[in-house]
Amino acid sequence: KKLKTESLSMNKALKFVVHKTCNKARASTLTLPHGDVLTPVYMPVGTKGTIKGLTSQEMENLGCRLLLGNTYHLAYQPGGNYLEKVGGLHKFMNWKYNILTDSGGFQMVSLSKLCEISEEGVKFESPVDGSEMFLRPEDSVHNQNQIGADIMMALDDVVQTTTVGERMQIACERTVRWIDRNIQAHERKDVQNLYPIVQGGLDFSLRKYCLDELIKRDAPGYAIGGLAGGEDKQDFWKIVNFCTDHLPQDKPRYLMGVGYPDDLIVCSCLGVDQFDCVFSTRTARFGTAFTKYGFMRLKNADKEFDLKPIEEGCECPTCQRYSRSFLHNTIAKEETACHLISQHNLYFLLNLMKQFRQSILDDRMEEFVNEFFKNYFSHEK
Ligand code: PRF
Ligand code: ZN
Repeated sequence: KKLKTESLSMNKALKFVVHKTCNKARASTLTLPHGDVLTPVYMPVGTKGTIKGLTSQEMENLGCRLLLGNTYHLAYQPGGNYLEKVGGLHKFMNWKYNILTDSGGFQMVSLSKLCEISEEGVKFESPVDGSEMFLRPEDSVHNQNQIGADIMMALDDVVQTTTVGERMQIACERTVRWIDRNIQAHERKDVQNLYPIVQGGLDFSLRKYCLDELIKRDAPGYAIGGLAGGEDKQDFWKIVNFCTDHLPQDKPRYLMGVGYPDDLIVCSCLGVDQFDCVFSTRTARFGTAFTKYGFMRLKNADKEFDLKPIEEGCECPTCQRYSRSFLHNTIAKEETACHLISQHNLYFLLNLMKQFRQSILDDRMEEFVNEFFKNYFSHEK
C-alpha cells in the first residue's frame, strides 16, 4: 500500500543561520530548544546518558553545547517510560544544553549478529540478558519523544558501507519507505526536530534517489549515513561531496559516525555542519591522545619520563596539570588516566571545530587548513 508523503515543514524547533562561507564550508549558528550551537561542530557521544568517564559539568566546561545519546541503549536502560516520567534525558542527566539521539539504526550493523530486519522493523536480542526488543520506526520515534532529544534521528535501514547489489538497494528504498512512518509517529514537532538519513552506500544513483525523496519531506536538517564503514577514503569523500552538493543550502547537514581530526577538517570543507563519533573517547581509554601532529600513544616507552603535557599550548584541564609521564604510568592502574585523556581528546575536537569556524569568519580558512595538514602529517611530536 502507498503511504502518504509526509512533510516536516513549518518548523519552530530549529533555526539555522549561515553567517559566512568559504567555497562549500560554512560558519553557522544552529539554534535549538536548549540554546545555540556554533557550527561546524563535533558532538561527543554519551551512549547511555553519560559520556564515559565525564560528568555533565565537565562537558559544559569543555564548551560542549550538543551531545549525543542512543535510543537503542537508552530504551534498554533506563527505558523510555522511565525517562518520560522523570522529565526526559535532559533532567535525568542534569544537562541544560542540547541533545541529539540516534535512532537505533546503526545497531543493525554494530549488533548485526543479534538482530533481524524486516519491513516492519528490527528485532534485537539483548546482548546482556537475551530479551527481545522490537524497534519499528514508530517505536524509535516514540522512544525519542520520551527521551526529549532536541534532534531525533529517523530509523533507517543500515547495512555495511561496502555492501553492493540488491541488499544495498533494498536498504536505501526501505529507508525511504520508513521515513513517512517516522514522521507520522512524531508527536512533538514543535519542540523536537527529526532528521532523515540519506543512505545508498557508495552508489551515486541510489544516493540521488534517496536525496530526492528525503528532500521532498522538507525536514529541518539532514544526515548522511552509511559511511565510515571501512570504505576507501576516495569513495568516502566523493559521496560526502555528492550529498552536500544536493542537500539544501539553508539546512544543517550531519555526517554520522565520522570523528577523526583530518576527516572533520576535510568534510567541513565539503559543507558538513555536524559530526559525531565514539572514537575520541574509545581510543583515549586505550591510551591514545589526539595532537596537532597526529595520534600520540601514551603507553609507548618513550613517554615514561616525558614531563611535557600531551600537547604544549593545549588549554584543556588535563594539559594544565598532568604530564605524559603521569598518564603513561597510570593508564594501566587508574581510571583517572582514561578520564583525563578522554577530556583532552574531546577538548581537542571541540576546539578544532571552533578554530576552523573562526578561520572562515576571519577569511583565512585556506591558511588554517594548510597549516593543519602540514602539522598533522609531519613527524614532530
Ligand atoms: N545510521 C544511523 N546511525 C549511524 C549511521 C547510520 O548510517 C552511521 C554511519 N555508519 C553512524 N551512526 N542511524
Ligand atoms: Zn589537552
